[in-house]
Amino acid sequence: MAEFEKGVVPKVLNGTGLKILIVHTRWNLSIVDPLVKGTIETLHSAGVPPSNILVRDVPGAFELPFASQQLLKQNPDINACISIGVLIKGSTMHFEYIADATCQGLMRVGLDLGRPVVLGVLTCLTEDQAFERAGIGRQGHAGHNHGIDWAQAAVEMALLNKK
Ligand code: DLZ
Repeated sequence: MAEFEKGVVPKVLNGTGLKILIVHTRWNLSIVDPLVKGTIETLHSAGVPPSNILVRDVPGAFELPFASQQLLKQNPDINACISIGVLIKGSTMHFEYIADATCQGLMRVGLDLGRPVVLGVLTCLTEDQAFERAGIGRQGHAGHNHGIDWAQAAVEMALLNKK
């Protein structure tokens, strides 16, 4: 019910036969790791076989657009890309610049290449907020792992692109 209220309405999706790329940052890895795990588990639940999931890492969020673009170009059989990172305002001096460049860049990659790129970048005010959005909240409530939503979005957009 809580998910539904937030607008996350899960659909029954069949990802059998899809190939999905995950590019994630090494910055904030203790938060990024569970997000990647949640993403992969949800892809498996949707029928995407483990051998069809390619996982690559980059230093930070700023590198996500370029790496996503290059990896999509190098792998024309990939149906969708999920780009994952975590930016925390409290500990990132030029938070707004990196967040804006990363989001704009990822949108451009998807539109330029005509292949879905899912924005798996958390932009949080505090580390606690980021942990909660990775489903490992530290202040009483576990939160919700956004990797689940990103995987569902990737499968849905990949299927739309295949039609
Ligand atoms: C430099 C930087 C800072 C301060 N904070 C973050 C962050 O919170 N999350 C993240 O993914 N990356 C961060 N970076 C690194 C930049 O994204 C980028 O890797 C470097 O500026 C090199 O281009």
